[in-house]
Amino acid sequence: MYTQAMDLAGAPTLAPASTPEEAAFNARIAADRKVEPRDWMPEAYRKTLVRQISQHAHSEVVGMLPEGNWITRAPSLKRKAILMAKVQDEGGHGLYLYAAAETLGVSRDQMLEALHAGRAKYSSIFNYPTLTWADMGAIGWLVDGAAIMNQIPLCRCSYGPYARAMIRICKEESFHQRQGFDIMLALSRGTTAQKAMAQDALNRWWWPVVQMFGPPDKDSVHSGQSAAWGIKRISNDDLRQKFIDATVPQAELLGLTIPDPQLKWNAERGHYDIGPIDWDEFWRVVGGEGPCNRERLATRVEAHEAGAWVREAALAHARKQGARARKRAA
Ligand code: FAQ
Repeated sequence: MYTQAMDLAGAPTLAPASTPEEAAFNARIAADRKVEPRDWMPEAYRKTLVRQISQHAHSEVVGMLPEGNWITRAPSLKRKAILMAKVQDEGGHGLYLYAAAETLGVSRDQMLEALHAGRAKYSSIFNYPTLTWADMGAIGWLVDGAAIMNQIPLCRCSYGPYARAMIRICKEESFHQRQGFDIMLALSRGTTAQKAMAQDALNRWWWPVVQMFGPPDKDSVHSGQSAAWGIKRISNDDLRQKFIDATVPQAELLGLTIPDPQLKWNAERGHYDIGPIDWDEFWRVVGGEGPCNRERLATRVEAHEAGAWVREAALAHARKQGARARKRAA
């Protein structure tokens, strides 16, 4: 369901080149060949990728926090082991993505400094609280479901290191989505109280997840240029629609109700119609005024500071190994 046709119909074309390097770059994009770190690229292309990849990496590492809170409270050993593995995967995704961004000439320290100073963005979705165990199900089912929908097309992004990182990430996200659905299935087939807990989680997560795909196309400042560069293959609104169309039957299978009285199949369009999205809320959360923005950033900064000794020890170990290797080679 997440591997649908991946190209954006009628993607905008690039402006004519003014130098031979730019002409070679444009030809590479037109031929759908990957751009690699040592290839010439326009400065704006590099900046756009640094912005998007670093925001994506920050989303993964901040995204570890709402679930990390539940590792000690998972209802069984099996669920605890699965949740720990999932949160570790997210840390790994952050690492692949920071490494991909570093190939564009920005250091991980610079990216983290921007995050910790509140200058860099991360996904709006991680500024909502996780109140019950059912939220672990809703995050896996819906947040990872939305993440895969958005990320499958990025496996074909024009920048090689980002595209390759996304292939592995999508495989892992697919496991994350299934484990979330499995939690929701167990709860919705459980006691009346468990089913109510699953419904409550769906009620709270649905609209923030729908917003996760970004502003409507008409307000998406970066989409046109990113599509022309082969970074974005499907628009924010089209991905949102694909996610909704795929998720409604899953909610039906769970016996849960999507909290949108205007949700209705439109036979003419071949898609579900939905009620209005609260874009004011989205921009408030993106602007730092969501329910947990301050708490998430403070926890992230604290974790970074508390982990300083690990980074120092790893560097000291690498220096020692390097010295030994040089001595052996001498
Ligand atoms: N939250 O012009 P556009 C995950 C900003 S990973 C915050 O449409 P663009 C895994 C946008 O940055 C989730 N800000 O921008 C996981 C821009 O601001 P800027 C993250 C948002 O880049 C699961 C402005 O609005 N995924 O969940 C958001 O063309 C479970 C205008 O927007 C990615 O990052 C938002 N939701 O399209 C982990 C995927 N949406 O930068 C743990 C890669 C938009 O000018 C647990 N990124 N903005 O200051 C993308 O595909 C794109 O960057 C979009 C936005 C689609 C997010």
